[in-house]
Amino acid sequence: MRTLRYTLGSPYARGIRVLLQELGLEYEQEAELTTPSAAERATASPTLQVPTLWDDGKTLWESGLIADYLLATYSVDSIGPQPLAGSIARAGSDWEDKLLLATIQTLGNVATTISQMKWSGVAWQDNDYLTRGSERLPYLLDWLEARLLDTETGFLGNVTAVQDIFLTCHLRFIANRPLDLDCKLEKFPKIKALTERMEARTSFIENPILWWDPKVIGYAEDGTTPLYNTD
Ligand SMILES: N[C@@H](CCC(=O)N[C@@H](CS)C(=O)NCC(=O)O)C(=O)O
Repeated sequence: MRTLRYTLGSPYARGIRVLLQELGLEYEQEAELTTPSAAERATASPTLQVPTLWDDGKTLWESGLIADYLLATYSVDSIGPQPLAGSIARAGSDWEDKLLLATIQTLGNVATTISQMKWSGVAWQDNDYLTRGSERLPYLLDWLEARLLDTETGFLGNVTAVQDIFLTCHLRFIANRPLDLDCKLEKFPKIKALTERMEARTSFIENPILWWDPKVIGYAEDGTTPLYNTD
């Protein structure tokens, strides 16, 4: 059975869940609410990070690699508006497209590092390394904005690419966490339009970004309202 282990708040895992749904692939969901011990995590991957995918006898981690594997292994049903792109890179612009994906994941690293440190009690404003991370954001967004042709198409053209999916997941993660990070998306109209288009897709609506903080013990029946221990 295909299985995905992930934390409910992870933007990387959200990207993979969206992709699995876009591909119409069923999977067993091993959702974690809190981070387990290192030894427990090591049963899934030596990086101690999620998402981890088990499929067809393989155990895979690193969300970009999982996305590459899924697109290389399963065929894409190219029906509907802006259908899923069939690979992470187009023939002829292989390196440019892979560079895009790697850069988008670096933006995700900024956000998740700042988030994890916040829950460990360190605000980015109080730490030089995290402050540098926050300074990366406008440069990354400027560069990414210049790689989009217009407000109608995605990074790989008139399709929904893994690059479009992950950037949206990372930016929505930033917008939905109390990280004191403002991406000022009004300055990046092509990226803003892209994220709005992505969030309107069924795959995004059915895999929403969830609020999380260390006191959350679960979610209400609507699937998104966080629950807290009232004792
Ligand atoms: N490069 C990894 C990053 C994954 C990642 O940072 N996952 C976070 C959740 S958002 C995690 O597992 N954090 C726990 C930890 O780093 O100990 C990927 O693309 O999958």
